[in-house]
Amino acid sequence: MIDVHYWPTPNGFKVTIMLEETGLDYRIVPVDIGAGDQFKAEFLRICPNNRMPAIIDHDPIGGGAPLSIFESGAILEYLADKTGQFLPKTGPERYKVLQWVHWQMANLGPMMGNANHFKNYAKNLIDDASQLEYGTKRFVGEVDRLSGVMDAQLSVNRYLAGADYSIADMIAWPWAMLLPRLIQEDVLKDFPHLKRWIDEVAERPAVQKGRKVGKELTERKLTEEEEAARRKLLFNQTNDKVRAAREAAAKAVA
Ligand SMILES: N[C@@H](CCC(=O)N[C@@H](CS)C(=O)NCC(=O)O)C(=O)O
Repeated sequence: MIDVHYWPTPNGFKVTIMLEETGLDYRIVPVDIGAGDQFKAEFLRICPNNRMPAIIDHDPIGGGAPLSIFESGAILEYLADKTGQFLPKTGPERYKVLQWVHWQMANLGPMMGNANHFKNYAKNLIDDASQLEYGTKRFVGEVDRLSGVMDAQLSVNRYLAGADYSIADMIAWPWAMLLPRLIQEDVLKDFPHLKRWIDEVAERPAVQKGRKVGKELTERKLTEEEEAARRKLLFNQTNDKVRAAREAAAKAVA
């Protein structure tokens, strides 16, 4: 059994899609990131980075004590090795997949996260319009560049890493499919190959199931006060704030 410490967001969907694709047994442990569960002592023990997703595999590769893993890229690589699916075991084909996994983790995810922040959230937080404009231009520009990188790759390959569907697709898709919603409704008109791939991956039953996991957790509309508290918690996390949360969590356990 695998515990998935999870909240329904693009980084969370990567893991549930892979678990649905491979048919492994799992159970969801909700981490309400808007309410601060990512700072609880028991979560920080498995993910010192106070970000979900993370997993605990009670029947890990090679046996032994339960194994915890954080970072969605590392989680999918582990699950691929555990099941022997969606990532070649050795050879050049393995590295073709892993380069796209690392590309997503270091580029598309963070840049889309920041573009989303400036386009959709920062207007409630910044008074200086020029700051908003600079941040939006910088990160939306990067997302445009990265969309072009995917489009070029998908113009000559059916999937991101080549001819076969792999963990690279499962890692990039949950972000790429949000391009119209987070960046601009008609953004995919300039990237026809990327659109073809988004639509094709969306048809997979495991993808449809995986992206719905935990939907009920966010169905309740938050009050204005709850929204404000959530923004305060999620944005501008400096080490001071995180250290204070960590210390409070440790005190509560002692
Ligand atoms: N690189 C990490 C990113 C994870 C991440 O950013 N998770 C967000 C939700 S999508 C989170 O837990 N945020 C909590 C916070 O900002 O305090 C991964 O892919 O696992």
